Amino acid sequence: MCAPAGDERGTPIGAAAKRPSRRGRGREMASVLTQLVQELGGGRIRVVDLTQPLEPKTPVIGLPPVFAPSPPFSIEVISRYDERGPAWYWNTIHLGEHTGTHFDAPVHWVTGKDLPGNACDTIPAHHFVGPAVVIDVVDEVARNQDFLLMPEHIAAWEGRHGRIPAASWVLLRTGWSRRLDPNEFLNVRQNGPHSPGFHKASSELLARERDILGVGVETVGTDAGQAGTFDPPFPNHTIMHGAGKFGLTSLCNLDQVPATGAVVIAAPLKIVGGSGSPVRVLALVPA
Ligand code: 23J
Ligand code: MN
Repeated sequence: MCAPAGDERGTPIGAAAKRPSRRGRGREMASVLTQLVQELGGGRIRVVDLTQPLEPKTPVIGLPPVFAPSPPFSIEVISRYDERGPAWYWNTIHLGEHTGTHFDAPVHWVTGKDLPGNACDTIPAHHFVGPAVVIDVVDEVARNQDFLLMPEHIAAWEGRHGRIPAASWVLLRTGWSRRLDPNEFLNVRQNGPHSPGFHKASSELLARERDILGVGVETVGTDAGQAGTFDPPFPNHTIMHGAGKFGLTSLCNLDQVPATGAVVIAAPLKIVGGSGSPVRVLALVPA
């Protein structure tokens, strides 16, 4: 049932001025992977889990009631070493694609609906492993729940850490994952939800000028809580997905990921035509 993986090749990194022979290149790759395993085994590279637990109380985005809602996560036992299955335990789960820590594919938004390779099953697999940068705005968000990342914040970050590399995840560290109570996490008031996000000028800069892989956030969605009132509505979804970029939401443990130098692994389920998927997000970081 598995389609051939012939077109799922790795991304070439850097300009190979003097390409080693095929055999030499193979040996080089093997040594890098052997070294990776050694560094992991020796505890010099750590695996940080950026994923929130998935359970019935996992917060799900609320939209205005004129729009169809996404259901909460539910789970039902099929059997548990009982008369329904004496030696085995398993469950049935029911959930929206965009529940808990999840991946947004370009086809999620109308702006990305006709792009090639835009769905969970057609995105080339090499996009599921990539470098990450972390932009820390915890202090700004502590002062303003509706904080929006502006191009000048990106410029300040690049002044300290260097230019954001193409094909990298940009993870926005807001501290929002410390809000363990679902009501505090969604933070809905009379005029709608309040949570931080991106100004559209930043989404445009990151998607078009930096050509990133996508953005990852600690909040329930990659747009700010109030973004339904913005012009255009949900500008980060509109711009990122229109440019073929991805999203990751409800991340945690970004305090354990350095500003540069981490590698993120985030592979959505291969849902045919899927617009997104719950995902286990892992960061490889220097210990
Ligand atoms: C549908 C409509 C608006 C939004 C979203 C979904 C998400 O945040 C999502 O999970 O993609 S803002
Ligand atoms: Mn989503």
